[in-house]
Amino acid sequence: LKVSTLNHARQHVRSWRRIQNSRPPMSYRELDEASVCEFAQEFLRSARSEIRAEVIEEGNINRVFRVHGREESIIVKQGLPYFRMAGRSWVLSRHRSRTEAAAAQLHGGLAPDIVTRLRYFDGAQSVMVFEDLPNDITWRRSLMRENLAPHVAPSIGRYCAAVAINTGPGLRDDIKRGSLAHSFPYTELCALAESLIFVAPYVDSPSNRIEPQLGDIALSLRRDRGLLDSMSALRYKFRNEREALVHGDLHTGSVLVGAAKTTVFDLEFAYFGPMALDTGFVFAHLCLARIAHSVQGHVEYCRSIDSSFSSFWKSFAYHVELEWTGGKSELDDFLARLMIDTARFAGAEMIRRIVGFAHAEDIDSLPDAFRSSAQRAALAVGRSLVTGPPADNLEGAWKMAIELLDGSAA
Ligand code: SR1
Ligand code: MG
Repeated sequence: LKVSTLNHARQHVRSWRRIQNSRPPMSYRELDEASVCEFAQEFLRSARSEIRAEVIEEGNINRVFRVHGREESIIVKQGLPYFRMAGRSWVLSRHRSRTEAAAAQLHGGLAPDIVTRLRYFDGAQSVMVFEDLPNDITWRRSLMRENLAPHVAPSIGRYCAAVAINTGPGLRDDIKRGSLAHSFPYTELCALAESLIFVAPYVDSPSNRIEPQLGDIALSLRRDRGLLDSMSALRYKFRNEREALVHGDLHTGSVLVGAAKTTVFDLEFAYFGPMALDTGFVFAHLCLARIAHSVQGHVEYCRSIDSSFSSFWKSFAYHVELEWTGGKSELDDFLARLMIDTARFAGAEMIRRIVGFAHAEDIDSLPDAFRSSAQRAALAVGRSLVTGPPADNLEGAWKMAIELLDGSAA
């Protein structure tokens, strides 16, 4: 493993140098549909007249284009210098593009078949060019459409294991750990996530988006002493635990699903943080998808999501064990701690996706008749994951969550 880790690191440095652009630095300008076509011309081997672009995501902090040439298309993602939610007045640095490009490169070396392929990065313009997978849809969409895609969850388990082993506790060399921690510090985006996940939902924050029918329960979250204490312990871990180079935002919208392929993208929140953040987000978003189907009575599909969760976790544990270089008791300790924290981070993530700023489309898109019970169930499950007894078995924690959900839906 040490040899392969070293090779990955060397490969990473080599390809990183290749990808870093050699264009002269220009002052930053926001791309639009016209200028992105100019920019993309050299990647598309097409005449300017054959190139057209569309904005596929006008996000809060990025603008993402699909640019079509004569034969192929590419994705161009540009970091914006502000947080759109607050107008242009909330200024953000554009360092996240550098973080995303470097993390995509590094994780791409660890799981080349899973992580999105970065073709080019321009630091001055905060622009990245990625491969396009025009026929793939996000895992969230796939779950919402009741697709069966059993290859996805085990691939995500393998991806998380590759991260844990190669950038986390499996990486024993202190110098490399130090350099990873230095290269992927706690960034401005981490601070934004910290406040959106662990703080805002528990105070009267203008960033919260709470539907009127949830007013009572939202207030009760703010008065639940046990929940608030656990949340501040989780916040502390999020900010201070230096364990692995995590994706940082591994929800089902950060994964693309193809016929036989799984692709992880959107690594701008990456930092050297707790491994359980990634596994917890996977737990949370599968559970939210499960809740959305459960309230609609889609019993069969709920079973399929249960299997997905189980195969995610089994694949993770299997690959970690396979590659682990330390002793058995260290492995057991790592997994035991990870399970406890995974369940807790999952609960925090579920709560904030109901009453915080960024919601989950699985739940928000439900018709009125189902939405309120799904939201309440998600809050109940989230609260119990955060404040319940430590999870000594993650599949058991999932089962408990599901029993609580099925009980509250009954
Ligand atoms: C851009 S800030 C809103 C949220 O979207 C991302 O997916 C992160 O989860 C963040 O909290
Ligand atoms: Mg994102």
